[in-house]
Amino acid sequence: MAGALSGVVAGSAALAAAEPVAAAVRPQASPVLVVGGAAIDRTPAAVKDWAIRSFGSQDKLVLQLGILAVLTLCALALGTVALRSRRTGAAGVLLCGAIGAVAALGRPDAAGPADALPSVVGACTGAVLLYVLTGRLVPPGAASGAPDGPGAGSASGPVPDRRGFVILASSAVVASAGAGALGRALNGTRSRDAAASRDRLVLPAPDSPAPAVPRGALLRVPGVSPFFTPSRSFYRVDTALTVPRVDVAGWRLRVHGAGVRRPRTLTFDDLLRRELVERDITLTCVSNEVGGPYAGNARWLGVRLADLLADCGVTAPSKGGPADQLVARAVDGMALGTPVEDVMDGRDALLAIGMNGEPLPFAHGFPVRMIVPGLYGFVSACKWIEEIELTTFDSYDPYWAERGWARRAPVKTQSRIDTPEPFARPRAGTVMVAGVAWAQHRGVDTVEVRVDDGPWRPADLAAEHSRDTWRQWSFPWQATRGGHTLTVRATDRTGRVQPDRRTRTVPDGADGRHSVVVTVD
Ligand SMILES: Nc1nc2c(c(=O)[nH]1)N[C@H]1C(S)=C(S)[C@@H](COP(=O)(O)O)O[C@H]1N2
Ligand SMILES: [Mo]
Repeated sequence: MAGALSGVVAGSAALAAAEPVAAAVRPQASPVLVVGGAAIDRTPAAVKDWAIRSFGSQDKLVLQLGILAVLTLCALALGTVALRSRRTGAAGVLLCGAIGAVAALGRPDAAGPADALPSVVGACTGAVLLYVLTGRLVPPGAASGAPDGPGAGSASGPVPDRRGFVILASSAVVASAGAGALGRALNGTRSRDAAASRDRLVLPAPDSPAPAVPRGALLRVPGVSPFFTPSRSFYRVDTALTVPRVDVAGWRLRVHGAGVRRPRTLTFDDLLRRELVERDITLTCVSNEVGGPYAGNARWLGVRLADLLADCGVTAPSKGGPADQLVARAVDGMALGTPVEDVMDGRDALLAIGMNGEPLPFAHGFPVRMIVPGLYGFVSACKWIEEIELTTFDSYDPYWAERGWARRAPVKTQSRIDTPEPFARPRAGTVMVAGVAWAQHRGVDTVEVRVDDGPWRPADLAAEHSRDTWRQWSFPWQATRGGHTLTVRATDRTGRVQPDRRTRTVPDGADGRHSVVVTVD
């Protein structure tokens, strides 16, 4: 019991001691974050998919709690071991620290050897503390199992120093709390600077405002997804355990690579001096299940990526340029690959600085992210971007391609029933069935609804704002009593009907039709 307690006290002290060191070196080098990051990167696509499905945006919280649970078990075990052999216990703590250090050095955003420091300092603190603490419980000689051996205590046997243990353990707890608080205070200053830089930012009016939304594009059916998704309810999918908080004053974007005749490094002010365009674009995630929530429509403000690339001397591959893949890298080490041809084919591919009339929220990529209409987020929408490298698909696999996802991934045509909800119990009579349908950059042409095994009947489609945005649809259903299955399908402008057969989200997005089962009373 006392051994386990020593383990937990030493383990907490180790984590706490690492915090101020991490805050000084690099907040992302904190042991739990580097181990968590390494775990995320090694998670197979299918498991990652399951985690997103089961825990949604809580997936990272679940992972951190999981890591803490494993650490607690290790601490309990090492404490118990230390009662029998203090050296082995302490060595175990150092081994955990070594794992943290290796994970820290292997992070794609690791800045250098200093990234190992938080884990090393934490582990040394924990190891020494465990050794000294268990020394109070087991006086010298007792642990050897040979009471008659050298260093044995008095005739009555060695006496544990309980008072000394309690004093030491409680001081360690207080010191850990202090170290943790110091770490948090140091981190707080950085993120406050970043928040202040965002608060100070006033976005200029666009040189090219978003085209007016046609009157008929907005449905007023209760329960349907709003045409514009408010930023606070906009889905969030990324691998970042803590949201990067970048100070815009220090932000830079480096553009370089194959065929970049004029490499450049841009500041945020450089972007503001360019033509600012505002566009409404629907973003979807490849991990979205049929009927799932990972789609949102926002008004983005930014600069045209194609123009910027052209200024850097880049030529599209169809015009002879040597690079067919644009690799966007973020401050958190993420690397996403986008076809250069798509970025330069005239669509509104943006380096976005604004979302729904505000600077980007931190969670959505402040200060700058990419948005490319028609492509899933994982091959285009790099948040917290800081580098663009032009290369080829043959010579480089970005993050998700390394993990079994597709290299090129245009958004698949999808439609979703928002209302009624699954297992709803509407009254017989007219029931408004409604939802959204998307096929970015191709456009949605028709949406049809089927009740049970009946015929496909056309839904009322809201007016099209642009082919890069989703369309709301509704269908007044004359509902009769009993259980019914409602199914929806969309047809895009290429004439392709959303297929019936369901596929998994891995590797390039789910196919299949959404249906909802309801009971009419
Ligand atoms: N830096 C970084 N950018 C990223 C990701 C990420 O993990 N890290 N995830 C991508 C994925 S998979 C998607 S779907 C979109 C989601 O953008 P959102 O969180 O703003 O909705 O961001 C993309 N950009
Ligand atoms: Mo995604």
